[in-house]
Amino acid sequence: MEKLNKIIDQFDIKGTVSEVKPLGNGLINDTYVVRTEGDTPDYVLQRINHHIFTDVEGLQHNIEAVTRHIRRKLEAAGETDIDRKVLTFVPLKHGDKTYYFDGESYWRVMVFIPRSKTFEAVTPESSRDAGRAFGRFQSMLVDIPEQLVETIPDFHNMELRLRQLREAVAADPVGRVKEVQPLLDELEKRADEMCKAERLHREGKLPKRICHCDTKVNNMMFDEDGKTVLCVIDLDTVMPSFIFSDFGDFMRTGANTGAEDDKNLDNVEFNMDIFKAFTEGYLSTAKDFLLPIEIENLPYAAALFPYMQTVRFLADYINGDTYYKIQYPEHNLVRSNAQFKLLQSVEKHTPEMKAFIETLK
Ligand code: GN1
Ligand code: MG
Repeated sequence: MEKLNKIIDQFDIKGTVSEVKPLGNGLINDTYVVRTEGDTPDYVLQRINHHIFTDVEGLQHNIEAVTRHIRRKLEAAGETDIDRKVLTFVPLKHGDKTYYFDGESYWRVMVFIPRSKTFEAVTPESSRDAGRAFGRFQSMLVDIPEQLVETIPDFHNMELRLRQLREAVAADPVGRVKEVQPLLDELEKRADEMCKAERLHREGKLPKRICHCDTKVNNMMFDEDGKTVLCVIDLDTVMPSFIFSDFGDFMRTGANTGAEDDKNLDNVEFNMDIFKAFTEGYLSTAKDFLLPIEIENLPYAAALFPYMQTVRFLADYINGDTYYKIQYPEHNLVRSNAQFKLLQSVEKHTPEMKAFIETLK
């Protein structure tokens, strides 16, 4: 606590800190809420995982550019309550940087959005609004003037993720390959089809756009009513990608009737009501800039992300759990199986998804 207080003290915050405690369920960074006395704002303190985000300066450059651009767009649109609709990063007391290096770790502070909450699950109603929010997020960023860096190069490149899995299998550093061979075979069967986006991009048919790239349900702040999305958070991975990233990762988390790491695979199914509501919301704000090939491939995106996440969790399991935070030794295997079950359910629903998208065109 002493240490955290010293770090917070580097930032130009208002008020007197009364409490600091852990916040949220992120798998990468460490997050704390910082409460202050009286009516000064509360804050969020985060330790940036710089083993994963190695270019912290580039990362904060992206985030500052994105939040500045969105703020201007909201102002131009005559919106009110803008401080609850876009994140505000707090500069250091000395200098104008928005991050602090304590000799070991990188830290940043943002204003806690008052009267807001996050959820681990959505309803059809709230996912319609989430769809609108992510469509709008992408559409506001189509004309961002700054060049954004890829904070994790090739983050959602399926070909690279498969290569990493195959390298893990070849090395088999902790002897886990044998037990997961059946799942590996299932993944290999689908490998070609799942790399379709990379091929379309090489053929010049599919563009990259600025995307959020981590549209998990819990990366959105909802208003107190639990229905309206105020603000999209966790901007570390905002970078050029296929729009499939944002559509697909929301589906992966929002339309899963179970948990990402459900041990009971019977809980895990793809929820078509959430799919329909989110897709309607998303297309209502994104249709104007999307190409037909992007819209047509939304069902592919819904499959791609549980597939990619199975590949990533399984690679981490095989590598001996070096990337994702785990709570117990087989956690990454449990996650892999749950994501694969979700993929199978998505596959069953693909014709229905395609038919639904036709009705929205
Ligand atoms: C990570 O940081 P968090 O928990 O929101 C990961 C995502 C994965 C997700 C799986 C930088 O997101 O890509 O989809 O876990 N972020 C990074 O839950 O790897
Ligand atoms: Mg998060």
